[in-house]
Amino acid sequence: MATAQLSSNGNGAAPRTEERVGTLIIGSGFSGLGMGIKLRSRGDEDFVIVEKADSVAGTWRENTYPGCACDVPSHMYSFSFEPNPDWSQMYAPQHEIREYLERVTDKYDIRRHIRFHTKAVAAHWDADAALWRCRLEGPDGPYEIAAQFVVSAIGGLHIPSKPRFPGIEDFEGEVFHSAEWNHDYELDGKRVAVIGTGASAIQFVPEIMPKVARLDLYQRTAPWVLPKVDRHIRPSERKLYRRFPALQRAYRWAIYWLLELVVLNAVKGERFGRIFEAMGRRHLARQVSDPVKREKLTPHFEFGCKRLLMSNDYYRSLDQPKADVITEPIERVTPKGVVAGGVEREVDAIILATGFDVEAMGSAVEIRGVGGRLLADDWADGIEAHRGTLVAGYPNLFFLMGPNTGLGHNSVVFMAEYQIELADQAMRAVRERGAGGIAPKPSAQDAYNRRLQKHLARAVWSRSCSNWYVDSRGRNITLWPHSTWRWALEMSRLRPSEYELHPAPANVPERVPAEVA
Ligand code: N01
Repeated sequence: MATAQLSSNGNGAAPRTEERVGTLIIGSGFSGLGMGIKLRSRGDEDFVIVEKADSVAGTWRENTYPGCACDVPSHMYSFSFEPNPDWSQMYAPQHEIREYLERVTDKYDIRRHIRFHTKAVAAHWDADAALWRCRLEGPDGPYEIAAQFVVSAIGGLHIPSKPRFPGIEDFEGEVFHSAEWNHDYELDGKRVAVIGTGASAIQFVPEIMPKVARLDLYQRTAPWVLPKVDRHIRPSERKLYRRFPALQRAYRWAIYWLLELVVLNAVKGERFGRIFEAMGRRHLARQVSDPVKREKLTPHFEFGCKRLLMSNDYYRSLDQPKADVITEPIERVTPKGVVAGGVEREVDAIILATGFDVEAMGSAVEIRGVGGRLLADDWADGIEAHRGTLVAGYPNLFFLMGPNTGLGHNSVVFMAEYQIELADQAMRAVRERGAGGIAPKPSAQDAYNRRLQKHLARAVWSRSCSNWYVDSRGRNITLWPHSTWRWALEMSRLRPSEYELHPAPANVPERVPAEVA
């Protein structure tokens, strides 16, 4: 593979002629950085990371809403190989996670591989050359790059979902999405409508409540909200972790097993779930004195069906007289406010806390595989991959945090690390065997997804509520339904019988995929 003509500063202008790199990584969040670190760890410097924004950290750069914090304990929500003894909270705030990723980027010398302000637009598989021909848009305009491997590390939650409420374009006040928080807009003394009651809303509602004159919360489904067992990590404790790293590792493992043994069972097991439902009801009763509001905020679906939410002040903040919970469906937006249940409530601002478009994973970049087939077409009936990572008919393409790799109970960083391991093994298999490409056999991908969907169809996420895990066709495209140690066991070794090798350019006339082993 020709060495890439990499610019040595992360932002340098890219050459106009088509360059070649070993690996093109799209995105510099947890998974993109993790992939780069993996490649460097085995001496591979032949990769470029493209990042559409001006800094790393992905979702932890984009989401800056007040109160934004991790809802998985930070000692677990970090790279296994790079513990951070300095987390200030059990659930670190957004800025600390972002700073952590910035530090990791420098420590592992990844920055010189990153091209900021550069967006991947298209990637087409050229079977004759066994290369991905990629179209990028950089600060100086569009250009092309050829890569043996492409790693899509764009994450599942990066395209805000903005429901088109009738009339919203004529609203005269301010409208923004929680993931695009307008920090220039002063909320003091304003009447604000918040639409949505998911993980983001429950974090920022208590933060903005003291400022606003009135807050109308438009709730479609009341979520289960549990107390958050958060704590400040004292400097003395952090010092201990710095001095005795084994102690921090042990703490991480303790959190890991607590999440696997308790939270996974609570999410998936009915009996365990009931206990958590009782805890949620008690939490609500303690914090909300108004019986009408309490009734509106009472969930009516099985615990675990939606993402587990934790907050110590969400309910309490809604108990204030200036907060209203509106459960009638939104009919339309007028220039002055929001109409629901036939009542118009005038507001100065509307904040959409309406989540993300998870199905955009296949269409964010135009990807064409073997024979020019379009991934967005192949995924029109539902996105799926083999082991969440590779897709039949798209050799040498890897999705990190891809379909069915999300979790309702533990850290997705853990999941991504095993995907990175699998991708790395697949890349090495191609190189070591002198092949052109590797992709799952269609039969292996089908069998894997059939097994997964059979299990998911019976699981809590399909049973008792609608959620963003399940697509419009009723397939759960986001979650891994089992324990993460099962994921680790299944992912730690590339199983040759599940994959086929595509010929190297010299063997092109044969054009018959071969077994990996
Ligand atoms: O989005 P959501 P989010 N009309 O999809 C409602 C991750 N995260 O941004 O429940 C009216 O959870 C929708 O209603 P319903 C985490 O994985 C992680 O809060 O579908 N309402 C729901 O209440 C999380 O799950 C952290 O009936 C509409 C809300 O909008 C994911 O991000 C922190 C509507 C959307 O909730 C997304 O969370 C924060 C409509 N047309 C977030 N459309 C961590 O700490 C949607 N809604 C790791």
